[in-house]
Amino acid sequence: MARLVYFGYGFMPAFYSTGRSGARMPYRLIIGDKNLSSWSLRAWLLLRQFELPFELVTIQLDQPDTQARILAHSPAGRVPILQTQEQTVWESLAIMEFIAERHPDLPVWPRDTALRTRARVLAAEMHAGFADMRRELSFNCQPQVPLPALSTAAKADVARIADIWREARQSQLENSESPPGDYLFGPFSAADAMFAPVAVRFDRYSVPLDNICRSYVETLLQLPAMAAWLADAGAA
Ligand SMILES: N[C@@H](CCC(=O)N[C@@H](CS)C(=O)NCC(=O)O)C(=O)O
Repeated sequence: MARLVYFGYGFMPAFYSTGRSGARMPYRLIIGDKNLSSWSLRAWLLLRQFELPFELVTIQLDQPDTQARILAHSPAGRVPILQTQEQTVWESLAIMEFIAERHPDLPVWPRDTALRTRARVLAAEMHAGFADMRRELSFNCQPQVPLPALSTAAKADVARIADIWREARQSQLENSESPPGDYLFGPFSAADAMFAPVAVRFDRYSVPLDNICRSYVETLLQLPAMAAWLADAGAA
């Protein structure tokens, strides 16, 4: 029987449940429903892309008990939340840094120092910004959502994101020393996980994009993990 240990924000089993292989799961990821929670997608996709096994706990959003259920795990009252036996980590960007520190063998961030700094800048810009675009193009995995008339501020957010993607992809394509790959910095990194929900939005709302940005959106949406997320959201 699992031993219960206090971790600061509630009791949890000292050892998480076993996965299909019978191996202990090192991580528990608590997320919101897949059709609604764009921040959850970021952390979930990172773990999936780097093949880190985790136990998934889903808390349905917009329910009378949603806040109480989230607060049982994190004082911030937001998902995603990552738990290990020792620690609880909330805030999607902090989760990514935590994973990068615990798995230095994995290229969570680009290996090259300059690219790594750039990737962190863009991930932070995503984490902190684009509130107008996020509000007006609310996260929705269902295909073919009508594109609403956007405010000037939301249009500026869309344009800035397109600039980010275009510049990163162009510099990737033009620099023969860049690591190969179709993502912002070559191979998939935490920066791509941060922008993946925007790719879903731009695709679902049919936001007009140039070829480079469209191709980046398709690259992200074609990931098997993304297809799995969208299928679970009832939007395959
Ligand atoms: N800055 C946070 C944002 C997390 C966030 O806003 N999550 C939403 C779901 S996407 C949430 O937990 N909402 C709580 C609720 O709906 O009660 C992060 O990066 O993790």
